[in-house]
Formats: sequence, structure tokens, C-alpha cells
Amino acid sequence: MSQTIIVSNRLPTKVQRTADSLSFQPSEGGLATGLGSIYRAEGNMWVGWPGLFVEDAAEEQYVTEQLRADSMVPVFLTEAEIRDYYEGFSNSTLWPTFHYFSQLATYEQSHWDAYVAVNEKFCRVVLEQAGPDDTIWIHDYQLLLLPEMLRQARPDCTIGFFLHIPFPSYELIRVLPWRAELLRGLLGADLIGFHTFGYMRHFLSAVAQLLGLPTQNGQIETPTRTIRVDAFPMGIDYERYARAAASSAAQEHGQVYRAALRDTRVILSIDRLDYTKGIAQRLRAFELLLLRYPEWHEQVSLIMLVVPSRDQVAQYAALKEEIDELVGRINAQYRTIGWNPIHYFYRSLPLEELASLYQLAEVALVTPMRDGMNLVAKEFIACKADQRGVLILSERAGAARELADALIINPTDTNQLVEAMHDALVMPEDEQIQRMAAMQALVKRYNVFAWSRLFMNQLAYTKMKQHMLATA
Ligand code: GDG
Repeated sequence: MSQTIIVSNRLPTKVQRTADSLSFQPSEGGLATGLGSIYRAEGNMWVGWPGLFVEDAAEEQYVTEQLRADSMVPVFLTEAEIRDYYEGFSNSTLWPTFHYFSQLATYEQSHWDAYVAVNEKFCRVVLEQAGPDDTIWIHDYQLLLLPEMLRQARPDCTIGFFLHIPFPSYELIRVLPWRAELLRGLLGADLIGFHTFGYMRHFLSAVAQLLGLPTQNGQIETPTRTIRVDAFPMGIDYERYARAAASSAAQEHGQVYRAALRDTRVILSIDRLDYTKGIAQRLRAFELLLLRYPEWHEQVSLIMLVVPSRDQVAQYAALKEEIDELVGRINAQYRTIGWNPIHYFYRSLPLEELASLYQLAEVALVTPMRDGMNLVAKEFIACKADQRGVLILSERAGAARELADALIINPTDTNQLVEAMHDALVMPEDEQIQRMAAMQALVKRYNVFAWSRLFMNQLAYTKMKQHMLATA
């Protein structure tokens, strides 16, 4: 029987060292939820890094056995590999380039060498598990070379690849010294998926211009195979967020927050710390809102949750400082004894607290400079049981292609952002409900389960077609 293997940089469980033992914490991320029923099915598995540096062979064996029991296979990485492959090439070269922040990208040969070596390491672990007819679904920018490496070793495997971040225009890709190798690495897949048609078009254009391969109708013709490229906008587990918002824990949190905020209106912003998310620009826009519309003083507060992320990379530490400074300055200038303009949290909150914040907020401010999709926008929508609330959404988030009923803005246009915040705060309730209902119907239907089903079906279909053509 053929099996399905999911591969991503991180496993859906995080292994951590505590004082005298190891803890195994399942991830609550959207991908883990969406692919849960696939990798846990009989014979299937998920391959990835468990997030821990093992100390010796005995510990490695113990971690392997524990994860095995829950259908996971670890790829153990060293501290040097994480530094050069993950923080280096993945997060300091590919991440900024693919998000149109080329000026922040570094081009280190040693990082590239580590990236190749770690993709090879992943390849070895997958090959130990994969039979000749298995289906392998690889995720994200840390593993761009893996499809071709696997193809070389297992010519008949069914290989899918999904990119969770944007695929940028050819002009950015061509800057990378290793651009052709990266594209060729991806072409080992049978199906390559992106969040939007825009990313897909950029990819096809890069393949045509850099590799000279013919591309038409979402297909790439190589001398040996036809590769399918398509858009699969990722969704969320809608019911999970709706249920979390309705839970008694979330209701209790909500009451405590509401009592503390009295009747102040709430604008909410939630992100991982990242320069792509437009956090500093958003703060400047909020500052300008207070300057331009003094009637909102003591009437509206920004609740800003920033989740610590990648703090080993220098740019992230600098961004954290910039945010701290901006929040300090704005609060110092405008706050009164009874009113705090910005409530800033630099930490991660449990799901129920997150859901109660989504529910509490009148306005969600999702204004990234670039974002593959952005799931926060969809989670806000799922938590709005009473359909009141306004989403302000950047036109440069993948989610904007679907959520046309949000207030769509250009995140670098501070004036537009200020006016959008003002408009959202004064939007009549019936208009809020109309917009929210339309977005809820969409987010509920195209949830993360529909997303993974669609991808898997398309992958199976692509392979079947290839097979039919080969035997015709
Ligand atoms: C990448 C792409 C694409 C945040 N704070 C807390 C918390 N979160 C959760 C949110 C949401 C997730 O983190 C963030 O997802 P995003 O989609 O917004 O962004 P990235 O992490 O950058 O993800 C992105 C995504 O992959 C999927 O393809 O959409 O474009 O960059 O789910 O809820 N969760 C909890 N506490 C927090 O404090 N529990």
C-alpha cells in the first residue's frame, strides 16, 4: 500500500529540554491542524526537525521512539546547521528576498553550502521511509531543493510542494546567486502550489526566463516530465476558532478585558515579530490617527500582540527596539490616567485568550508589507459570532485576493491607513454585518481541510495524467 509522507522544516510537535526531562508539545499551528488527519492515518508520517539539539545517541533514540509513536520521524540538526541553513540561508537570504526586502538579504557561500547539506539530510531521512510509489508532500522555503533530490532517487514517487510565502517577481529572484539551482530543485515536484495566482505567475515567469523552459496553462514542460503549477489559498480550521471564541474561558477573559477597558473601542493587531508584517508602519499610522482625529482620544485603544520570533537574527532584534521605542513615545505623548492608547504585549497567548481578543476587537489591523497569505485575518473573521467588526487588510497579503469585503489598503500609504481606521470605527452596523457575513461564508467553506484535500486530489490527478501520457 502506498503511503503519504509530509515533510517540513519543523515537526508539528516541539521537543523541549526541561530541568530533568524532555517535554513534547504538540504545535497549535494551522498547518499541523490541516495536515493532522493525513499524517496520522495508517502508515503515513511527518518528517521534520523536532526543535531540539540532542546530546547523545541514547537521547536521539528516545526522541525518535517517542515521536514515532505519533507518526513523526525526526531529522536531527546541529547548532551549526540551524545557524547556517535556517537562520542563515532560509531566514537571511530567502525570506527577505521572497518578501521584497532584498536590501536585507545576505549572500553567504557557507549558508548556501549548509542549505544544500541540510536538504540532503532531509532527503536521506525521507528515503529511509519512502517506498517507490509513495506520495511526498514537501512544505516551504527551507526545502526548495528537496523535490529534485528525491526525484533523482525515486523517479516514480508522487511529489508535491507548497510554498507558504510569496513567490516574488523575476526581478527579485534573479538577484540570488543560486537562482537556477533553487528553481531546478523545485522542478523535481509533480505539483507546485502557491497561495495565489500572482505568486504562481511569478514562478512560471522565473522558470521561463531563467531556465528557458516552456510554460503554458499552468504547466512546465521539461524534457522528461510535465509539471503542474496551481494556486491553493490556505484556510484555517474555522470551527476551532469559532468554538474557542464561544468557550467559557474566552468569555471570562473577554469580560475581564472589557471591564478594564471600560467602553474604549478596540483596534487589534497580532503578528509574529517580523519586518514583513508592517508593525512599525502601523504604529506610525495609529499615531497619526490620534493627531488627526483628537475625538478618538480616550475613545480608542490599540491592542498589539507581537509574538517573539527569530530573535537570533540581527534585523529582528533591531525591529523589536524600534517597536518598543515607538510604543513608548506614543503612549508617553497621549496617555491619560484612565486611558492607554496602546496595550502592547510581546509574548504568545493561549488560544482562548487569542480568541477573546479577536472577539473583543471592533477593528483588526492586518497590514503586512508582504505576506504569503496571513491567517490572522481569517481567524478574526471566524471569531466574530455577532458579525460585527471590520477587517483592515493590506493589498499585499495573499488573503486580500479572497477577502474583498475587507477595507483593502496599501500599507505604505499612511494617510489611507489612517482614513481606513477612522472609517472602520464609524462604519454603520448593517454594513459591518454585510461585509463580515460574506467573508465568513468564504472562510468557513475554504477552510484548511478543503485546502489540503484540494492539493492532495490535484496531486493524485497530476500523477495519473502523467502516467496516462507515458503509457499512451
Ligand atoms: C507563514 C506565512 C501564511 C499569533 N500569535 C499567537 C498565535 N498566533 C498564530 C496566529 C496564526 C499564526 O500564529 C500566524 O500565521 P500567519 O499566517 O499570520 O503568519 P506566519 O507565521 O508568517 O506564517 C503566512 C502562513 O505561513 C500559512 O501558509 O499565511 O503568510 O508568512 O495562526 O493565530 N497563536 C497563539 N497565541 C499567540 O499569541 N496560540
